[in-house]
Amino acid sequence: MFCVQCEQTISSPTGKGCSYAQGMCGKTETVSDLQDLLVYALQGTSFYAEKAREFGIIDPVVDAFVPQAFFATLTNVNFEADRISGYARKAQAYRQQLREQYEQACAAAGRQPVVPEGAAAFRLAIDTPSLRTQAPIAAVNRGKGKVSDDILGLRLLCLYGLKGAAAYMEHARVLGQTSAEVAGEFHHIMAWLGADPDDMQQLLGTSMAIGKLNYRVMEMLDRGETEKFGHPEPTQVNVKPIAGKAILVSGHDLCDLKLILEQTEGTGINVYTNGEMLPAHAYPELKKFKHLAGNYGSAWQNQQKEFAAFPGAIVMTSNCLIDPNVGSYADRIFTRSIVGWPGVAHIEGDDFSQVIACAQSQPGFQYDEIPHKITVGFGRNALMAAAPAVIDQVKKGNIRHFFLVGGCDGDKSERSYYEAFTQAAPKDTVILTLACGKFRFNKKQFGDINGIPRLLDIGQCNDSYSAIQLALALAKEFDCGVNELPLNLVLSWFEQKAIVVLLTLLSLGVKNIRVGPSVPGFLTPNLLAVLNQEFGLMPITTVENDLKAMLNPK
Ligand code: SF4
Ligand code: SF3
Repeated sequence: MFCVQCEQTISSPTGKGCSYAQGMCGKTETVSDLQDLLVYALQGTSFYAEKAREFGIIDPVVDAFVPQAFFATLTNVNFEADRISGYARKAQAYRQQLREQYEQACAAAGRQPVVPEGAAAFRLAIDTPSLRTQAPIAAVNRGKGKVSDDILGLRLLCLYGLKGAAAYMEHARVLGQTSAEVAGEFHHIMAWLGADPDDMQQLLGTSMAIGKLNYRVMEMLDRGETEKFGHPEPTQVNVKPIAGKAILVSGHDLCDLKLILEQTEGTGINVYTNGEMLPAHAYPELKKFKHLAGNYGSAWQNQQKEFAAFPGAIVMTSNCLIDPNVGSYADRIFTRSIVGWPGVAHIEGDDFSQVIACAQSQPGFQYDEIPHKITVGFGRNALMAAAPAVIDQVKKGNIRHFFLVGGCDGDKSERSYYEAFTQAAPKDTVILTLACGKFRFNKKQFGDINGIPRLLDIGQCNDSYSAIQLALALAKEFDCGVNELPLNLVLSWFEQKAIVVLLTLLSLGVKNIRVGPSVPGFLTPNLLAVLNQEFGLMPITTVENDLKAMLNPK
């Protein structure tokens, strides 16, 4: 196995990356190898999806399947060998189907079809042991020693970035937003990466193309969420439990939360959000449910303690899932969609009665805890509505600077930087936040600046589009570029969604972004130097140094 896609990757004697029997996330060697084969198989499917497009043959089922199955290989999503190999076989079947359609169209047009190579010609072995022997062909670091580490690093930047975009495509699809054009561009890049490109400039260019593609996907995602559930509005959320039976919903999928709310109405069960589901409380079509009782727990790395103490049923709608056997709640956690853990019940379809029965069988919370409320819901519309007042305060000199402190959370102690940063930020500064990294500080008191809250929670990582829109609106108002605004981005990364959001920001020309708690393991010192030179991208240092540099730019 070799995997280096997330921030908690292990350093090994063979280089940075998880390469022993099990990854730091709990992914076994078998699952990791099968995931590589799945990605390779998907690259073959994309090859023929692109070829078929030359004849106007577009299969929406394949366009949906490829990003969805790619999402299954994202960190903390699917740990089930059988499901991963099942996706790979399906990918191969779709590839064959598209190949036949393409070759028939070629014959009809009197054209010679291409002779497939590499991923497009690869055939999966019959059983898991034989599949494991094929893994080196599909390994994400294939070519090590033959091409430079810089090229390998750029291939991984593109592959992992595209994986993040695939995850957002799947989130958008679930909300009813698809685009044949976006899917076409996705297949093109996916197939191109399957052919092991080795031109540095082309790879750098493609990483920017992935960022731009993802910007369109984030726009679709924003449209899907707001058309389905309304625009988020600033809303107070209780982060303490109340007495009664309970279901906890985690991950990013708001549609699943809606189904659960509908099916639990009138049952007496209270529904709580966890992790990236917190922003759900701000959507009109979700907050109208009285039994959407509050938010419980914090970010994913605390699951084994927090889920173990939750006296009800738990549903994981997307990432991040970690080993539920450690906290002994494997019998009352359920997975959805592409998520999976061996032995954990998986809900297909829209019927959550199993989850409801499980919640009824659990004790529930015995008493109401003293409420503690936090405010969420500063999505695109709410931010735009607040913009005139914010601009006024900037012009009056009451707001000196903005910080976007957002991104993923994780286990490393170095992540205490983000909490310390928000605490040290001067009182005349405003902090925008999004994604699960905010749980390090979102229950603290930040106060306000003449009525404008100093902490504005934009939402999930899926809502990065709102943050970009605010920056663009401020730049327009102040008649300057985004990089001239009194705004700095201090990001925390963990998985591949964060990689693609970073690529999107870079592709939009946003400069001087700070990233932590460490830099991605697949980026070589040379690549880091290039990214620093071209975009001013830099690692976080100390809170004191970084704040000083941001507030007193040269
Ligand atoms: Fe290691 Fe992260 Fe890959 Fe898991 S996802 S195997 S922790 S690099
Ligand atoms: Fe968190 Fe997994 Fe990335 Fe959506 S839930 S931000 S880490």
